[in-house]
Amino acid sequence: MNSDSRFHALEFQRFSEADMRTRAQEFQAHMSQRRTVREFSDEPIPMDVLDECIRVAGSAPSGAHRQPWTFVVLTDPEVRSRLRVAAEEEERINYGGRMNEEWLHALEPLGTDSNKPFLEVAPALIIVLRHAWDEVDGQRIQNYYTQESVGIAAGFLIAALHNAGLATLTHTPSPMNFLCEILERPANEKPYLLIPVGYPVSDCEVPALKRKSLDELVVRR
Ligand code: IYR
Repeated sequence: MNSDSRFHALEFQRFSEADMRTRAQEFQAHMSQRRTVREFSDEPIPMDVLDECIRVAGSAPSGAHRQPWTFVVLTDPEVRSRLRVAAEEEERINYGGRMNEEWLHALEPLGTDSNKPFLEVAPALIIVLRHAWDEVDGQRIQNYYTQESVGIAAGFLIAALHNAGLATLTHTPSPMNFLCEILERPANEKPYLLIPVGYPVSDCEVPALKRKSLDELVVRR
């Protein structure tokens, strides 16, 4: 018996192998339906579903369990319109030459450009913020593996939103400095990803992409 009060018993759910297979296959089939969407309808979404999905993101593992993240749910039209203006200004510079020819060529199949209407149209934006450090009692405490931790949390979030029936776009406005000013968050919280959430427009099209096969994904040794 471990009487160390820092620990308690693990609640681990064990499944039969048949159930494991079914669960793995069903999850795979469902996740393979997820697509990044760039054309959002302005139809409202149940906001409590977002909260539940953010709870899922908050269950991600993190370095030293520092949970170095905050999720801003942005719906305010005035703030979003300022955000769009600032983001499109940066993207015009990106597409106008800050991204080199090779990069622009790589983006060609996706059909992206500097127009970002989804920043105003999608019913909500979730901005994932990464805390390289936190301040506790006026003292700066270092966080660990924050890139990895926040990346995992963002993955959980995208999977949870898809599972709930919502479409997302993993948008990385670049550079993101303007977001810090617009969101008015503390200096330790740095924008990591901006995720528009909502329903796709009814005639939404997505690029005809091919995913790597299992053989291309796995190396067994
Ligand atoms: N940030 C730009 C460019 C862009 C870059 C990558 I890598 C993408 O996968 C998609 C877009 C934009 O948002 O348009």
